[in-house]
Amino acid sequence: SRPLILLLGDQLSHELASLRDLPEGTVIALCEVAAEGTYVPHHPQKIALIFSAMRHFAEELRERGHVVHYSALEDDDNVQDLIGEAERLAGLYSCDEIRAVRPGEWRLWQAMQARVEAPLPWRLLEDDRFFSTPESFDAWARGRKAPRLEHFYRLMRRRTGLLMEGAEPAGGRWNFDHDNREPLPSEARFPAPPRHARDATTEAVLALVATHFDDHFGRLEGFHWPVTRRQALDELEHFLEHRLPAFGRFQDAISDSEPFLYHSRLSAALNLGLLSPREVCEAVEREYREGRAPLNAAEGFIRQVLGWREYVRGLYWTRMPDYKRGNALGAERGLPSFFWSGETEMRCLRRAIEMTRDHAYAHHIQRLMVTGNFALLCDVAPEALCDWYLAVYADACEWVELPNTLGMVLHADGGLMGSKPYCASGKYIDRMSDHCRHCRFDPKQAIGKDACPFNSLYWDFLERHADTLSTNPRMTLIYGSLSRMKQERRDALRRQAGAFLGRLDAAPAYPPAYAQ
Ligand code: FAD
Ligand code: DLZ
Ligand code: SF4
Repeated sequence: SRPLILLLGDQLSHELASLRDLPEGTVIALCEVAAEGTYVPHHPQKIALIFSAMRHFAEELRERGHVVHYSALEDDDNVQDLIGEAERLAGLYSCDEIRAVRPGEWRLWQAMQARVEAPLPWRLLEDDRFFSTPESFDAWARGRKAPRLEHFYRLMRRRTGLLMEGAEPAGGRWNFDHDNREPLPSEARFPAPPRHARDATTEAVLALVATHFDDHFGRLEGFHWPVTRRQALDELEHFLEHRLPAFGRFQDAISDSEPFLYHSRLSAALNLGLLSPREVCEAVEREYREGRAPLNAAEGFIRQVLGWREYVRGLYWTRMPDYKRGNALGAERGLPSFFWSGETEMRCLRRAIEMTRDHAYAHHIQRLMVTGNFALLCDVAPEALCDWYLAVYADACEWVELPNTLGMVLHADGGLMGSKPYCASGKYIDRMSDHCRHCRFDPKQAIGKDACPFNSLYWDFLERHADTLSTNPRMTLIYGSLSRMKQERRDALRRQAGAFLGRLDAAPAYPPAYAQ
């Protein structure tokens, strides 16, 4: 046979299943297409990252002696859609089948599956760059009343032997979360992230993206993402040396000025395939074993990659397409337009959105407890919020974005990602960040013109969703506080939140002009 291998922009690994055992005459195709750039308005840095990484990877394949067809965005004959372009190229090179590895999004998986029996058949292969597969996840989850990350994570630790001492977890505990909740110390100094050199390929892509996607939210100027495996390995080294030791302690902290803190910045390189999750976890484990990083840091990191990353992928592939329709709290508000402009007086939101605009990045707690928490408390519709998260982050791909947004943030999956919603008042943000001292609102007040909006929104959210949430055993304490509150105060909080939501609704809503 003479196959055409289609590699997607997040399949840039030389070990990919479709690159094994290639017959003579195989053509490998990578295609830049407008359809993938615009199905949501991706951040220009995300598009530039993917195009530049694709171009570099194509070059590496050529150097290894493969026949590669690279469809550039501006090629005249490019049909600008992945399926159509792959089939056009298969015709052009007289290929008799198209091979592809499971993509990262259901919509493409469906489109490919619909062609498995076409005259020019597609052969679909499993993506084995993960620790688990959808099948193994399904086998684990089946028969459980409620799948929980902690159980899955322990199984994965045992299976891989990562951070294990025989049958026991290193240090005698599975989870060091309690050591990982320190706010930022005021004198903290953060290592500057590496600035990877932009070669001619990256410069050309930045110019291309500036021309074609200039109406998308996000700035290109600060582009600094690793676009090759070499650069991604440098990024990993930098993390191990400068950030990992403090990663655990300050994992949940938020800074008004620093976007990256002690986070690894490795998600995009992992998701694109420039690094493998196994090598990253093994490198982190080595730092612990050789005494360069404490256990709470190594465990905190490995739990994210071996635990959460695999868990969300398992949920995605075993629960789609129904998962995407989940709306357990019946949320229907449009996305506030300031998510696209940053124009809000709420300092924490403003800074999270500005960092997102400037870097195509915000760390987990900003995504979960600032923008996410706000959307949860305001009943923003899952679809509107998911489209935003899928568009604005360099690491965003639906298999990981959707369970995090719809499940973890919005509790719209009815509790598969978390046994309770991560709702919080201004008190939490005040404790974990230095935002509030720059804000015109007061996190200690709940009522009045200077009150932090998170406070009344929080209590009003609990009131509105009492039918669904008050019977949740993990919410008993907080509903206890609510029921002890004087009725007058409850009424005042409801009025305060109602007025805020009224103003939000009066502002122009999604879809916005993406330009700033
Ligand atoms: P670090 O804090 O250094 O964490 C290390 C690694 O662990 C990350 O690189 C990532 O691979 C993994 N990880 C951490 N948390 C999670 C998680 N909750 N789920 C899966 N993997 C995790 N991550 C994505 O890769 N793509 C997304 O589209 C995405 N969307 C998100 C949307 C929301 C609403 C939320 C709350 C989280 C989302 N995350 C997503 C998870 C997490 O926020 C990012 O992986 C992380 O912020 C990336 O930065 P980092 O590499 O510096 O992470
Ligand atoms: C995100 C993205 C963008 C912007 N452009 C392309 C592209 O032109 N060609 C391509 O192969 N992949 C692109 N991607 C990544 C895909 O959207 C991603 O592979 C799918 O969403 C499945 O994970
Ligand atoms: Fe955010 Fe409220 Fe603090 Fe302002 S006072 S930064 S709105 S938590």
